Order: sequence, then C-alpha cells, then structure tokens
Amino acid sequence: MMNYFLTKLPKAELHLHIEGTLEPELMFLLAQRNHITLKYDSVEALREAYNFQNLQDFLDLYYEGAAVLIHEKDFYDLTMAYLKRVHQDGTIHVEIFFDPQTHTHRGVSMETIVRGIHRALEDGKRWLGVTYVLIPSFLRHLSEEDALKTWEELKPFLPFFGAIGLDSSEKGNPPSKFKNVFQEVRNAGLRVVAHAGEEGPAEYIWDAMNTLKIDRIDHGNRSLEDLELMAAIHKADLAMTLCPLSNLSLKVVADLVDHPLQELMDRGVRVTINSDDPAYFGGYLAQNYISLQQSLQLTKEQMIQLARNSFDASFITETHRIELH
Ligand code: ES4
Ligand code: ZN
Repeated sequence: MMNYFLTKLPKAELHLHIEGTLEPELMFLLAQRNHITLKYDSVEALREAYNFQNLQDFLDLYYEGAAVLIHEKDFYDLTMAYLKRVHQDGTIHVEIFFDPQTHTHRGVSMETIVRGIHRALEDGKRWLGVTYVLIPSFLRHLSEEDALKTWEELKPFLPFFGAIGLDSSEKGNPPSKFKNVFQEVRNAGLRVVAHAGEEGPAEYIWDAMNTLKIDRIDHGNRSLEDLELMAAIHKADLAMTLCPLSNLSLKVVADLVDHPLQELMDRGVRVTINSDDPAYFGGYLAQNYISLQQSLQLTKEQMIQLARNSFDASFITETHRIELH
C-alpha cells in the first residue's frame, strides 16, 4: 500500500546527474552505434563492477561510461530514456545536472551536448508533462581556470540554464577553489548550488555558503557534525538535496537505518529525497522514497512533507508553477 502510494505521489527530483542515468543496456547500444569498444564484454559484467567502496570508485566508472556519448542524438536518447522512466512513477518535475567538461575534454562540442539534452527536455515537457531545470556543473577535481574556460563556452546557452553546480571528487577540492568563477556566475544572475558535505567535511558546507553563496546544498549529510552550521543553515533557510541510495552505494552511510535525513528533518532542515545517479545506485526517485521510508519507518505524513519540500525547494519559476496547477 505504502509503496504504491509513494510511487503515485507527485514528486520533484532536484539532484540528478543525467550521465548517471546511463543504463548498461543503453551504454552498450551507444558503444555499438558509435564504434566504441567497452572494457566489459556484457551488460552483466558491467553491472558486476557496480560495487563501490567510495565516491572515487564510482566516479572512475561513471566518467568511463560517459565516453559513449558522442552525437547530439546520444544526449537526446539518454535524456529521453530517463524522462520516460521517471514519468511512470510520479516524477513530474526534474532538475538535471550535466558535466560539460566530461564531454568537451573528449572533443564533443558544448552545442552538441546542450542541444541534445535540451531538445529531449522540451519534448518531455510537451509529450509527458514533465517540467525541468537544467544545471551545468563544474568538475571540482579540475582547475578553476578550466571552469572559467567552460563558463565562457556555456555563455551562448545561458537562457537554457536555471543554475550552475559543482560536483565530482570532494575531498581536497573545497568550494573556495572556485570562488572567482562562481562570482561571475552570480553576476550573470544565475543561481548556484554545490555538492558539499557528502564525503568532505562540514567545513566545506560553510565554504559553499560563505564563499560561493549557494542557493541550495547538494547532499549536506555531514552538517550534523557542526551545530553552529546547523543553525546557520536554518537561518539562511537553505534546502538540502539528500540522496539515500547513493549514500548507501558509496558507503557514505553503512546502512539506510543510519541515514541522517530523519535527524535533519527533526531539526527543521528543508530536506528532500533524490536519486543522484540512479543507473549506478540501484533505484530511481520512487525507489529512494520507498527504501528510506522502510528503513526509517517514516509516516505517510512525513513522506508527503518530503514530496512537498521537493516542490518548495525547486527552482521552478512562476510560469512552471502555473503549468503544474
Ligand atoms: C556524483 Cl554522487 C556524486 N558526487 C559528486 N559528484 C558526482 N557526479 C556524479 N555523481
Ligand atoms: Zn550528485
């Protein structure tokens, strides 16, 4: 009963890397179509490699997999497959990250990437009624100089974007490394989000708030380690995009029973449930709701509140809101 309810419950996805929705079957199909040889000789062998000890283990595989995306149609097919999939289980609004540098560094043009993803999002809105916000993210393991160059390449497409993000290997790459580029992003009137406190320390959440002036925290699990930070998050009324099955898969939590969502919610933080990289972490948005509800024994009212939070914390514009009502 509860699972059926959570599947049908209208939800917004606020933390989703489109490259992380590349299912092994589509990876093999695109590899074949683009004459690329994969390291694995079957879908099963690839799936068996999805056994991560930490964030970096996953990222290595994730960047490798993304190499099958070459043409505009590949980005279109990836995005459309994701929209069709989540449309079936109550996801009616999506905020999607993509990593431009993962592709431009392989010689794929920004135009190919953006047009492919954007065209699928527009078709998805028209055909499936799923609204969207698109969010390019800088890779934090690369230099700020590289992010600045990427920012220049993004500029012709700014009307397509609702925010700019920061992701990839967190440890050793604090938000302040990207102070200047995010200052430019803010000057251009775009919102800012950053992954912080997933594997990295609570200090990086302070840094993302104070230096980058983020509008929302991606992950934020480790904020509980610092009560002053908790108070500051509360005061700034910042929402958090938590990703339960991602945290389990990357061993950020040992068990979903230990997931910090409940405590954060009890402390009044505007928390949301999200799927991060569902093709790699074993569940799309509805499954994240279901698994967490079961592990934490959350009530139906709490689950409704979490779904409501997802719309309240979204970057949906007034025009979107009117379309939703
Ligand atoms: C990511 Cl789980 C996670 N963390 C940081 N960066 C990412 N990029 C894609 N998934
Ligand atoms: Zn993420």
